[in-house]
Amino acid sequence: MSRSYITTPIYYVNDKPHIGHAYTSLAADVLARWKRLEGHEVFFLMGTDEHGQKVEKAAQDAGLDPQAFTDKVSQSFRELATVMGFSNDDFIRTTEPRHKAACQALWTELAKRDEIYLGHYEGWYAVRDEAFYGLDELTERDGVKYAPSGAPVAWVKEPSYFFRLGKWLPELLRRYDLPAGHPERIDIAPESRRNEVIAFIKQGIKDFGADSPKLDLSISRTSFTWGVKVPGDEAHVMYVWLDALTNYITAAGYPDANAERWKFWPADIHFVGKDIVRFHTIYWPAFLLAAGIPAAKRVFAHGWWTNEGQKISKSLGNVIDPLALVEEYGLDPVRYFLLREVPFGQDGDFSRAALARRLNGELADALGNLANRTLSLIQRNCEGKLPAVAEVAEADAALFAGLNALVGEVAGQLNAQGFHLALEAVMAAVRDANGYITVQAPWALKKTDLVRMNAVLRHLHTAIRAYATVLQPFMPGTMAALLDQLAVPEDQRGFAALATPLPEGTALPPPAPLFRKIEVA
Ligand code: ME8
Repeated sequence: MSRSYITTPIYYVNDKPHIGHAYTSLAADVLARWKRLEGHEVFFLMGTDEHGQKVEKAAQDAGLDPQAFTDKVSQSFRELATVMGFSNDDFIRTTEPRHKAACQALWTELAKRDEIYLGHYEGWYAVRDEAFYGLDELTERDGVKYAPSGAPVAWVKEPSYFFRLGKWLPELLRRYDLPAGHPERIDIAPESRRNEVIAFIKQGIKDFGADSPKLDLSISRTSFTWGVKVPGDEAHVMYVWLDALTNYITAAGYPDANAERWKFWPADIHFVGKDIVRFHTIYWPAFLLAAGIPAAKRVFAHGWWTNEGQKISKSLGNVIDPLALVEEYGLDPVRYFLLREVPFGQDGDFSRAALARRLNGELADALGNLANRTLSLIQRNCEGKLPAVAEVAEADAALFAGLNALVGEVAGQLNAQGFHLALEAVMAAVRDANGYITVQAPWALKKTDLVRMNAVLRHLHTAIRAYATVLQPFMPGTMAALLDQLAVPEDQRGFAALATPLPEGTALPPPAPLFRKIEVA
């Protein structure tokens, strides 16, 4: 059986969940659900990143000890997962014993292989990013230096362990360039991000020479204690990104090669935001390769949302709360909008007008009405019983042309994380079906040609069943309701089942509206 291991970033528990958290996890959830419908054995992981100075500071500000603080905030991320309908198979917290054990085992392995050495670190550190920066990357305002991300930096000087990152960079470049499908290839998407990563590494090698200790990475800190202790030197805690990235193998059972879940490693895809690409495509595979562990196969970086044209920030007070959105518009419309509106991988704008346009135009008018008109006609004109499978006449050809290819087309798009294109493909089919129902006018056939009326309604039922089936990963609740209305049994909602028509005479329950329209201000 094919397997898929799909991950989201683990989220910092310094604050409550926002739209960015919901978005990355939603994309991962849709892919996980799709793969399950394809019959894959899926392991879908989410979790929280609970160590580091940033979280320690947030706990202090909240007047709580870090463990109590992380217990509380981590819970709000679990709630987000429930409210958003995420189908994750595990939820990892980096404060769990299994994770500390995995981090220490990875460290020990790296040390054993002479990939780590003790030195001294001096440099500019941004707590908000939990990252070091070079002086040439910084800007200065009012005597304060800032990282390119806008986070303030401070000079840090302390003893530190280093990871020999430099020596792995040429190997990473080689792997990014291997042909698609090569088992050692590290795939970075979209292409623009891949180019960025490659340029960044090449610049580093050009500036310092491959193998230079200047390219090595500081991976421990002594200035705070909220982290995983370095084995054998407890004055140090591990750099939070080494700790955090390791979650992906912890959950697969590392270091136990006999763990039931180890079969899932290497991960098929890490979903990340564009701001954390470097950590996932450079540091992470380098740590793994240095420890003799295969690297994840693919990293996909999505873009960032703005809110009504404005950058989202706490100081502007325009943070989008996903729970409030779901409360206001309902879960599935929000899930649909987030993946439909913006090409996955690009930045995009969240606006109420755009949301209303998509929901009213595509869900309520196009899909909702198509289903409602068809099912109401079957209810009224066919005594609520499914007409027999009918021959595909010339007039029906266009309806079926798109239909037969739909699953393959959506699968192709989703395998490339083209969520918006997948939805566009389904919506194009739905538009065709609306054209078909208008032209065939089955309501008028009742008086003129009952045989043809039955055929048209049966064809429409077949088409709507296919749309509902492929849309399940995007809108699980609403599509389950639609499949109920179509009388598709629960065990026949996978893609393979589309080949088996429902029997003639199947009783359909009375239809009910699936989507409600939103008032546009
Ligand atoms: O980075 N639009 O945690 P985090 C879209 N703990 N996505 C956004 C966004 C926006 N406006 N703002 C943030 C971390 N994000 C680390 C990850 S993984 C081993 C460790 C995304 O809580 C952002 O791109 O800061 C990132 O993927 C996530 O939300 C924020 O994660």
